[in-house]
Amino acid sequence: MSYFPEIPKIRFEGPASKNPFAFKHYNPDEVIEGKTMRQHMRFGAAYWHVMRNGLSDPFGGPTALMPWDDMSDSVDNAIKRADVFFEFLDKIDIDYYCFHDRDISPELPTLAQSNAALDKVTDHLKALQSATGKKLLWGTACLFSHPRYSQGAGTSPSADVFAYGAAQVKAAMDATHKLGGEGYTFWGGREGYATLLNTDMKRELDHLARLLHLAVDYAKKIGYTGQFYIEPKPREPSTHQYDSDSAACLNFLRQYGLIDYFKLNLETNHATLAGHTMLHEMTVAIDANALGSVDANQGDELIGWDTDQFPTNIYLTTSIMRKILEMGGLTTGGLNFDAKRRRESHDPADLFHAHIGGMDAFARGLKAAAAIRADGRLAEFVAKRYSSWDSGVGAQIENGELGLDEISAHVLSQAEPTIPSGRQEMLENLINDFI
Ligand code: XLS
Ligand code: NI
Ligand code: NI
Repeated sequence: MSYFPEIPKIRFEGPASKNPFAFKHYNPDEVIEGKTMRQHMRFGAAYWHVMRNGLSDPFGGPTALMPWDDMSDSVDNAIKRADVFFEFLDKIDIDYYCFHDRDISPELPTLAQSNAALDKVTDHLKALQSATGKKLLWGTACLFSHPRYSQGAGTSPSADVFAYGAAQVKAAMDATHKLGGEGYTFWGGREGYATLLNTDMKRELDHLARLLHLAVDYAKKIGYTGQFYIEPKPREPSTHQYDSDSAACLNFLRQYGLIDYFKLNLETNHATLAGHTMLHEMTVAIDANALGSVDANQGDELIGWDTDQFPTNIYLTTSIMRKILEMGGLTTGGLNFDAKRRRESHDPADLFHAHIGGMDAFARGLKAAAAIRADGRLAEFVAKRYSSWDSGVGAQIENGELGLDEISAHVLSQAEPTIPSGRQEMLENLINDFI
């Protein structure tokens, strides 16, 4: 039985193809810098957007057509959705997926019932995975939708709510472990505050760290060796989210002794909301050896919220792939399309157009990035810009060999320093030559 009978399996047809159901640039087997495109990208599909997003917005209800979904909270409906999702993964040729516990399986009146449902659905997902070879990139627990979490989960003022959230994390970790998930993510949408008037920030942060330590300890206990991620975002739904950007997350992880256990899952639209470029966020993370995975999307500067659009901007995908190549590639992580169609794109076929576009945009970004690296002028320029640190007084300062006395004596013996141009526009032109 096919849920997308009109959609063919999406294949590479090359840039000349006019077939909207074909890749023009993503050629999974093409080798670039010694690895196939498939290996570089490690594309993932987000269960919550593909299967559960009705495309409602703050002003209107769902529009997405999902003829397979009876909209009930039954396990049968959840299992049917999983079948639809795996047909989607097969046709779009995406190897990985990500989920929240409550996307794949319903939240029921008691935790025991929710856990039992999750167990049945993950049995089915496990069977689908072994039949198809598809893999779980990461799992997570939805600790932000249910009203009990309206004031946070790990940072809730209520110890009972914290405990409920921790119990849900345990079950979501068990599910991720059972499905061989390569990672486990914490995104704290409500781990923040709406007003400081009622908030003990120090205590909330201590509790959030406690939750993460509990997860680390539990992973050891059950032998789960996947990578933990934190996903920064500055706000929305909270006014202020504690894990606001790469730098804030790294500071938090270091302060609470978690830095060895976590990497960052960076999402482009969250970087924008934080007032940063994705390039900035990636650079901060990579310099700390902490870039784990990417939620690949893009925002809309005119709307100003987390619009989670599919990435189509090749300038952006080029900069993302350039940083990923520079860091030596993704290992446990991938490019997870945490992206949704516009509300107007309600047809199941639009799911395919959206992912095809994102995959092609990243393929072009990868090719451009590899070409920029092969050309070498950009890296050479940067190396040269800092070359005064490679020898002489620069190297001595870098190595900590000089004190202020020695440095002062050196400067007194020298003429006024001169510095070469930063050549920003020349470098922008250089990048554009490859796009
Ligand atoms: C929401 C986040 C969320 C995480 C997973 O803005 O991006 O979807 O990726 O909880
Ligand atoms: Ni995300
Ligand atoms: Ni997001």
